Amino acid sequence: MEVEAKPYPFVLAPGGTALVVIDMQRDFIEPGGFGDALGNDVSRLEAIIPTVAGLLALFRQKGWPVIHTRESHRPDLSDCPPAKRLRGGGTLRIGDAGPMGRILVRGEPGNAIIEACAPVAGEIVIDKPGKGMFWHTDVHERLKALGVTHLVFAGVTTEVCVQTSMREANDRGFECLLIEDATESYFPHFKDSAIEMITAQGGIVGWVAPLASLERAVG
Ligand code: C5J
Repeated sequence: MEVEAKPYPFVLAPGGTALVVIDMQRDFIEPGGFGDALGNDVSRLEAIIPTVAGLLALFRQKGWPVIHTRESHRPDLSDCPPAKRLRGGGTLRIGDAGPMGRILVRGEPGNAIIEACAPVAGEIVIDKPGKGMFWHTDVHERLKALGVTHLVFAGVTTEVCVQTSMREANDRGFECLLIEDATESYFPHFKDSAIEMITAQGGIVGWVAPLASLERAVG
């Protein structure tokens, strides 16, 4: 199965491909959440919901594995280094009470995945305290146990949690494809730059393609 992609076609392994949906959480995407409180235009992120939902539908129809991540911390913040908690100097910090509960804390309303992309039975949900999906998680072992060799990425934000996860997945030997209309940034030029960085030098981090190309390839 060949997906038309940048910088050249991505060869997908039907029995070994999983979808990774990064941090489609209320706090990053919904008005009144953390991202909104920080002054970001969340409508940019909201706009990709139908594409992410379409990608989820494709993997569910194929019966291929789906992994969802949430950027989240324990309620006692023992997994949140002070360097992360204190960063930014904004009025709201990780663990503070925000518009949708405590910011980036597990179990709080804002920490949940938005309804349109919510996990269904049998899908893996990874709570990750870092930007990347491997730091302090067991996702690598779980992917290996499933026989996964190829990862398709979606979610937010492109240049932060998506790119960090994809770079490390590439280092760990996974073949990685980012679906460009199923990922977004609060800053359009950061998304464009991330895509350029991923695909430069012959795909130094991986491949990028629109959902339509993946749909055409897998039928
Ligand atoms: C950020 C994320 N941007 N999920 N988190 O802090 O990209």
